[in-house]
Amino acid sequence: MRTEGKVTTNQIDASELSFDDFKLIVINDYKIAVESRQASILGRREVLTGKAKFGIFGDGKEVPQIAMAKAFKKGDWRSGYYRDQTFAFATGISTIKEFFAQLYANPSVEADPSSAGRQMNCHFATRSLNEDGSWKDLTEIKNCSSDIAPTGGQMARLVGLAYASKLFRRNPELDYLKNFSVKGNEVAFGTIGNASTSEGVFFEAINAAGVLQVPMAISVWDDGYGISVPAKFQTTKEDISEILKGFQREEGTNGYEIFKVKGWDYPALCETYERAINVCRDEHVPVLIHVTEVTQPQGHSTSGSHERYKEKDRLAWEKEHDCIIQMRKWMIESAIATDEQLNEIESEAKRTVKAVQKEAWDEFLTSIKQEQGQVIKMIHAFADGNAALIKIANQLASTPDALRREVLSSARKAIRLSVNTPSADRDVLVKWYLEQAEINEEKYSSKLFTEGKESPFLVDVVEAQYHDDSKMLDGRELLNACFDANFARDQRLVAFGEDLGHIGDVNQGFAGLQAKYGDLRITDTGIREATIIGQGIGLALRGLRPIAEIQYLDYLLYALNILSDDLASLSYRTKAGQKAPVIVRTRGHRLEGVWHSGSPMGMILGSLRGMHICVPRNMTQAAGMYNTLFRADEPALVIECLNGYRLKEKLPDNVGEFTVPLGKAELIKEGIDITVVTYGSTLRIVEEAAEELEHLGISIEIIDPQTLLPFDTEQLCKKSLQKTNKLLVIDEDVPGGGTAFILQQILEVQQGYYLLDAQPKTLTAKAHRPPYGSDGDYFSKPSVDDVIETVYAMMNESKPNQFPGLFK
Ligand SMILES: Cc1ncc(C[n+]2csc(CCOP(=O)(O)OP(=O)(O)O)c2C)c(N)n1
Ligand SMILES: [Mg+2]
Repeated sequence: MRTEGKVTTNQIDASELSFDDFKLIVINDYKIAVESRQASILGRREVLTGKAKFGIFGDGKEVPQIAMAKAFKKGDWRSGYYRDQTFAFATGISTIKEFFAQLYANPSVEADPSSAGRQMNCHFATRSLNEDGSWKDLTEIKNCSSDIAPTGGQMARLVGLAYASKLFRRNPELDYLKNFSVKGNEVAFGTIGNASTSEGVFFEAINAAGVLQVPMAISVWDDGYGISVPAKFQTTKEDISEILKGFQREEGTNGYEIFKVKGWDYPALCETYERAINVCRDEHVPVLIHVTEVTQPQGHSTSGSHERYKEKDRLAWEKEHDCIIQMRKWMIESAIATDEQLNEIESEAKRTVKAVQKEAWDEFLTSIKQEQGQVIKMIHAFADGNAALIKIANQLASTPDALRREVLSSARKAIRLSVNTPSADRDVLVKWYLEQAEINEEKYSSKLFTEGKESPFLVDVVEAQYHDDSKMLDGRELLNACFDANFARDQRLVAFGEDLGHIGDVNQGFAGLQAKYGDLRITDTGIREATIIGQGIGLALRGLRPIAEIQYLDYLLYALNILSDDLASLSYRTKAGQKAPVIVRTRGHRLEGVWHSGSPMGMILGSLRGMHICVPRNMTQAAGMYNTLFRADEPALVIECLNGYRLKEKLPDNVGEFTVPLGKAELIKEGIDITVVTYGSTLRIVEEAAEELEHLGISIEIIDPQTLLPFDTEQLCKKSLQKTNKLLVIDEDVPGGGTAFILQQILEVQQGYYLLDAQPKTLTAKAHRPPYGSDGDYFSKPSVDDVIETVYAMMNESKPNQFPGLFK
């Protein structure tokens, strides 16, 4: 009996096939479809009987997905959503056993290669990376970028996956990247539900791909609903391909080829996908395949039943138009198979899937059962008649199919209850628990970053070098020289964003570089922040090195969902199976007014764990950080100081090579009275304040953490507090934003709390956004006056005689 292994679909090439061969292919497809349906049925049952938490399945989409799988070749990419299990099985991207392992949340990469139990079921991903973080040969893999649950979120990255093919095809300098592309022939397949086409990012992506003319093939599975909400509330004219008709390519225009096909019509689906993907692959024209009349036999998910909101007529229609029923009918009518043959395939599918499911469940439980047995034994060993302890052990023993949390929780409770009766046997449990804590940290919390051999922490530290008459130039020119050197060094680097290409960005960091490196490498984009980031993610997933520019930090919000849901979580949610080393470049902090002076660091720190957050105080430090990041393979956000481009800085001789390591704080000025921690644009203000403070007899020590994630890994702040015993943290975020994070790092992580002899303070911007004009800035962001007075007030508090109150 087969318990594992893959049954994948085959292409139908009518010109070469005999009818018998054709029959075999169709029968095999039918088998894939019914096995997948059985997986859905059994999967739902597993949730409803409590063995899994939640289930969402691809029933009703089997036949169209087999047709899509036929057109999908090695090297191609998918960016889709949770309905695509049949596609995953039919391509070999996943197996039914892996599907069940993920449903049970088996935390092993071997059992669930998509996510190591970290994602809900039907969130697929192939493993692009070896253990050491290096790339596999992606041209030999049917690639699946890691699914995310936020509907529509897959669209942004889809643009980038398709755009990579364009770069590989058009830029001969990339020919050496043999493991990533064969002349840009790869198609990026997207899938989305009909209702999710209501999302803004869907329309943004559709337009972007139309402009870019990239091989993107987007399938819409249209079942007429988004959970309970029918099409009339979702889509104008209730028909997505109808309203997208304006995107249809015409003689002499760019645009799309749009196809519409019924989701239960196997021959029409196979023919449509073949035609659509040929155009897409050969001509690099985006295609939309609107798959209509799709059903959802088990309803949306395990969270409810669709009988609640679907009319009787609709339910009856869905029964009849179930794609498997229709395919079956067509096969019998076309003499491809008999009723008996199909009955046999169906019975066999039930047996096979059941066996595979059981195997996945047993494997999931094996290691837990072992831990369960150990804990019971260890507790009994020191229970010594203690009723409470014996109860814990017995309860655990009588829990069939205990989860790991029940095992661990019992161990921890037993340790707590026995704290006053130490014994060697108790020590055994304590030791076991501490070891398990580490093992479970690896299982459930590891790989927020890839941490491979190209980690930024392994990049050589190279000091900036200067000579006697090193040139002083504008900060923007220094950055420009850094980008120039790196673009000459690494053909994989590309940069794109609004106004970045022709004019070289709004502050001239890329001035002249498009002329030098061509518009495939330095490129203007539309105003579309979410898909600028998605473009970066897709390129980076395919081995390129994108610099995705967001024009101002204030507009990062338009891309925050993609950054947070997709980019920042990628390594974690695949347990380092995929990486996307996107460098997001932006500029922020103070300039002018409500929309051009943002410094929402708390928002960034709260939403972008999984990215490095760099806050250089000037363009030299920014260049050093870029030099590190370009040589590493983890994603980062670099926030340049908006008001720093025209300040003069000394040009390092090795502007394209010197590196600023991440997490390395810098002592900017020594002092003895108060430690002031600040970064970015406020640093210059604090330096200015320090001079006047010296005249007032106060000596501050200034520390620039340089990166907020990671934060001061060598604990310079703590060392400074050992001397000053006083702490002031200054930034331009709202009160309790970035400064609260910094306090947590210094007081809690670095244990700076023990070194303080006065209340730690923060000085921030006001809670509102700054009003326009210099006065607006002065009254809402920390000024030199504010810094001096805040520092002075701290001194007044500790030494009132020496520093009498300024205002009373
Ligand atoms: C951004 C976002 N909003 C809401 C949800 C909750 N949600 C999950 S699935 C779904 C309906 C999606 O319908 P559709 O796109 O038609 O796909 P279908 O499930 O019908 O295949 C909703 C609202 C979500 N996951 N993400
Ligand atoms: Mg739907």
